[in-house]
Amino acid sequence: MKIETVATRPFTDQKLGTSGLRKRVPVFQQAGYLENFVQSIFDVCPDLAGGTLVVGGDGRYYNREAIQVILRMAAANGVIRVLVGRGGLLSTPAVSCLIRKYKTQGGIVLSASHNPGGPDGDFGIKYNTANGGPAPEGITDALYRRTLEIDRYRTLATPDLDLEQLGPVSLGAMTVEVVDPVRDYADLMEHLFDFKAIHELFNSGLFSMRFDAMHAITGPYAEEILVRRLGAPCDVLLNCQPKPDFGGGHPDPNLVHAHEIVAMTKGEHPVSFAAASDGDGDRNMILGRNMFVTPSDSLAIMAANAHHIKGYHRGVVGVARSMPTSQAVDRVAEALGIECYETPTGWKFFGNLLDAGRITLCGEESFGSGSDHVREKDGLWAVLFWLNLLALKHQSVLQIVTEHWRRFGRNFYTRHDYEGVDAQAAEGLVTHLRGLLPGLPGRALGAYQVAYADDFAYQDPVDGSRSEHQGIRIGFSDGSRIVFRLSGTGTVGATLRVYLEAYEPDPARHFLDTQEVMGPLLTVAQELAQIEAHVGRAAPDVIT
Ligand code: VG1
Ligand code: CO
Repeated sequence: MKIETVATRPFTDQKLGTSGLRKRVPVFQQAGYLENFVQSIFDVCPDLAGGTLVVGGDGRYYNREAIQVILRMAAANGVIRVLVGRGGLLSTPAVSCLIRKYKTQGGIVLSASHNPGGPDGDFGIKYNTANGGPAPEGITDALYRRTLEIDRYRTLATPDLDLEQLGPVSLGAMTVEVVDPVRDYADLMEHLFDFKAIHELFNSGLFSMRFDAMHAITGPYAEEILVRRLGAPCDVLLNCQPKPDFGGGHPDPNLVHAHEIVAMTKGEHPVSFAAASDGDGDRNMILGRNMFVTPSDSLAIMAANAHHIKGYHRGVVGVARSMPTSQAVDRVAEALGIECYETPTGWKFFGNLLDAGRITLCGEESFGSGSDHVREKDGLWAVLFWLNLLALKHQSVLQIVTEHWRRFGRNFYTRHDYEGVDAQAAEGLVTHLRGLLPGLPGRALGAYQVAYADDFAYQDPVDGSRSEHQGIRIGFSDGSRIVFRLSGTGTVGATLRVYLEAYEPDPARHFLDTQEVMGPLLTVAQELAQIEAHVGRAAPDVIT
């Protein structure tokens, strides 16, 4: 089959954010836009020629078209074999699982994760390397540089492939293997968790659960794992049919966007346990009866209990959290006598620590947790971890969490997001804060004493690479913290994130309302950053 070389001109806006390249669908639909980016991947990663690639996406609008483009370009660029999920579907953690299991050279995930989809929604593309994880900054920087000079891409003139039938199909000299998107991932979960104990829990008559896939990718995964393998009743599953526009919703599992499932844990007949996942299946929200488990607490509780779980019975060698994530897990690490790493936001920074065997578990405040089983955060994995814990402990979510607080103290935590603000105004706010940093240590702000204040930088302990300007961090003498950061996943304007954390050792105060506890710290944050004066907003759009 004849390889076509098509002349193209660079687009200047293909810089990757926290997690891949995300743009509005019409941007991706411009002639050459997707092709330029994909060709840049092949140009920057020469080992893909002659190798195997995994490709799949979360099923959002433009997923099907994009996969066909990528398959043709892969064949034209000398890839020997591509594993693609049936219907072009694969969750982000399942891509990571396949890369590792079949030792492929890399993988491409089509998703804008928790961002809304549809013809006017967002689309995205991420590249993962041979370890199964998001490409590290060395590669994403090279990719961006390549997109600025690209002048041609390679493709084939072939009709679309049928991706609905399992099995191999030829595309030029390349083989496209259409695989079951769920099986290998479900097998890995069965290897890590005690499915027998969870099966018994579901059939005990004492336990009820709901899982909300938010019309995104985890629907088929939840059906296979929770219902078929674990014997849960079908009414466990909510919104489990993946839809190109996520049913018009925002596939972000938080208290605001997943309110439907939150309501099921309250009222007259609350379920015992509820959970939700995001667009591409790497996030999780954990809820118990009248109980929301913050992702930061969830990570700490997992770390403290991992040795009870089959796949982690040897214990945890170390943990890591992103910088804005609460320090709850630090306290567990200290008690266990293991290392706790603080990394910049984004899963790519955990890869080296996981590969080097320095950590077993890691997580982010943004509803992400995971372990060394893959190199991505993993939504259903976290749900199964909790189910396994509930099955073993015969306790409620509330009991597990409060017991944890009693032992380690509680890190009250909240994040306030100001979405879609003017990008220059947001930069102005950060510049203003940077200017204040040198004068802050030792100063009193409200009732708080500043212990340190910096613009967070990270030196990777494995490869020595340095990442600067990862967020403004202000720590107080009582362990409280305020963090300011601009989002790197949005597609319109800027999103300012303000993260607040306060430590409370006294169990008598563990049931206070989070927003009330945070009141004084929030005032300090607002006054220091002059939020309203800079971005013109008196209140945030989303509070979690
Ligand atoms: C957000 C989160 C970050 C997460 C990233 C990707 O990034 O804060 O913790 O890793 O999304 O998650 P930002 O730059 O917008 O704050 V996902 O599930 O959207 O791939
Ligand atoms: Co995601």
